Amino acid sequence: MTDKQKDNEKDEQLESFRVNDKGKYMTTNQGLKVSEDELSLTAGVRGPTLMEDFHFREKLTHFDNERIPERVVHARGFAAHGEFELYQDMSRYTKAKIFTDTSIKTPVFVRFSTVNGARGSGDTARDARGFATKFYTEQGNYDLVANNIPVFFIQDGIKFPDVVHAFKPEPHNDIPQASTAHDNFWDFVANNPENAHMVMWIMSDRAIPRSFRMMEGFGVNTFRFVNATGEAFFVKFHWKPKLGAHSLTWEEAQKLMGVDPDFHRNDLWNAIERGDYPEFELGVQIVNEKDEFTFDFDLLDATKLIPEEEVPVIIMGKMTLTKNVDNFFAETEQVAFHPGNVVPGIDFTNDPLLQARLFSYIDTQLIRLGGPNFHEIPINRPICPFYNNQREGYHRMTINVGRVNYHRNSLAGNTPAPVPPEEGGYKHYEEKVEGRTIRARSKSFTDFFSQATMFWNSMSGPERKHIIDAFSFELGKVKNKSVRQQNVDLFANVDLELAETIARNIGVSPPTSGGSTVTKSSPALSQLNMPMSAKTRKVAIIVSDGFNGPLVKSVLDYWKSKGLVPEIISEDQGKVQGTKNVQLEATQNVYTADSVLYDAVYMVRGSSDDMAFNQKIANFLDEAFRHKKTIGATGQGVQWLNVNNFINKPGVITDENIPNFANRFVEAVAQHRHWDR
Ligand code: HDE
Repeated sequence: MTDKQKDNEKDEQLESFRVNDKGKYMTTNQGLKVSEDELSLTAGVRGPTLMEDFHFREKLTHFDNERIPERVVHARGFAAHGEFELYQDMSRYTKAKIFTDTSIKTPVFVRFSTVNGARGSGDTARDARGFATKFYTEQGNYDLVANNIPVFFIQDGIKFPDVVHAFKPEPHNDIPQASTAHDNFWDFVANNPENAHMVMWIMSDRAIPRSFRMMEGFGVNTFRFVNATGEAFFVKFHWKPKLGAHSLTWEEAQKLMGVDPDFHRNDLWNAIERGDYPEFELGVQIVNEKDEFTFDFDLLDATKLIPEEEVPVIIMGKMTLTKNVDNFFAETEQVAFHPGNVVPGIDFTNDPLLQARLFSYIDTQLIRLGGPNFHEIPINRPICPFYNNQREGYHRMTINVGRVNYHRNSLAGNTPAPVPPEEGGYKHYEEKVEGRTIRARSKSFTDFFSQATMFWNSMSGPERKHIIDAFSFELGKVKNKSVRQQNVDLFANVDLELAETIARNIGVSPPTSGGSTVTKSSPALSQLNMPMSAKTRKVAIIVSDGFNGPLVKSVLDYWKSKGLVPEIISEDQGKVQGTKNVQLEATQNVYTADSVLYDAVYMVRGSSDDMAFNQKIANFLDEAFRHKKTIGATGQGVQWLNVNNFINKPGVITDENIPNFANRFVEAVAQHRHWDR
């Protein structure tokens, strides 16, 4: 463990709960030493098992009860520890200590997730991703429970069960798993037009990220900042990955579900183990209260975003993920997030989706974690002390001493005592509210299509093509022709050409009306406009015995110095011998390696005798080329590109000057993909 992790207060707290069984003797849960763990107690060697075998019963009973319900949404997740550091004092807008005191490093725990799939589903399904962060602040836990898409399907939380029922597997046959390509989902989409904007995002590359480390995060709902003088501001939260936001291709995502269903988990785990700590900057868009009604949408409507060109994102600080979990269940599975976990200086708005969330998260933890004491589970405990009169319930661990468990009291001097706001007690923002009791939606929520069109307008050529492909795949899987038609007619309101193309692809009639007059775009929404970097990109090095030792060594050394992550693939795993006594260690063979696992390929040398290997390499290169990845080759490797006619194509590097080759390759990898190929 590095010093950096040691001085993290949350880690110190967790340390007191960690147990390492290695090298220890075995006991029952009562501490009794066990003499035999493989044979149950029987009457005679072939006789019946005896009830009195308490060790057997304890072992089986515990095992039988190992599972807890998975999360109703976001069941599949992966988490890591880290810390947040503040760049600038934000006290102009908020009094939250984590956003005003630049000397504090706040421990964090982040869980990334898919939304739809079950716990055991694959990582690369087309889906929104959860991006939930627990800040262990000295004022209490603050949870920023975000997604990688800035808008949501619905405007009012009362519809949440409906949208979730619709996108989950169909109830009669539990098909399809972790996929929205089915009739129920698209029936919901067509009949609840408020989701048009979100569905555009779901059909876009954002729903198949390259890595958890390469996606943005958004608080979605509009929150409130409150400063020390009581002045309030509307606020939208943004996480910006230092590596930029990038995606897989749909074909890669599909193949990865078989080749490596844990692709995103492996990617995050390995990056942290290597010391390539993922970094995300936290930013806010701030809107003055007086400007609440200056937008052409309602700030309380979670199906809308504020274009960054209109309200720039102010970067407040940076989160770095530095440590993997010790135990998946204890930490990742038992962590309980709740958007209502706030600290003074952060408050809510009347966004009806947010208000529903404020109820739902605690409610779901009660069943998932088996009672009201889940805040005592180590991963959920605040690092500051907590005192109140709540008592008892399943699995209570705190031993509250003293007789008083009520407020107000005289026997304990009326303690624990509430804290006045000026001394740090949380006080809700005194918003003026008036209105009649009513079930109705504000008219300011009824423009469902303008921002969906803005999103479409903001996409580059390749991104648009991917959206069309995604619609054609998903709607093509819908069996009911009327549902397919209804969706084409719906998305005609976003863009006529988009709808017409989909209609052609899925065999329904082109829309008879629709079209949009919206010309606005927001360049910040295109991933092609995001930071580009070659750092941490995985490069497949295909090599056989007899390679040019000094050349390959110098190339690999240079790439490592630039942060690339080479992986050696050969006929067999183990040593590969080059000239001048250079040896490489192949950690992969062509059975374990697949082009979809890599960002780029360096073709050094095929095999002189293993034709099956050579055939696999040809497929490997062909696929990497099709997925627009950087391909480099030197020496004998160049012939392989000749065969497939790749030479001189964009992103194919065969420079004979070696420093040039190595450098041009890095620059090409940084471009992520070569769409102009
Ligand atoms: Fe959630 N959401 N959500 N959600 N959500 C849950 O809480 C809910 C919404 C998000 O890694 C559940 O502990 C309602 C938006 C994340 O543990 C549940 C509504 C956003 C996670 C729940 C929403 C999110 C959840 C299920 C609409 C993006 C995973 C398990 C009113 C800002 C957290 C759980 C983790 C989890 C309810 C909408 C993000 C059922 C009712 C919008 C990242 O309570």
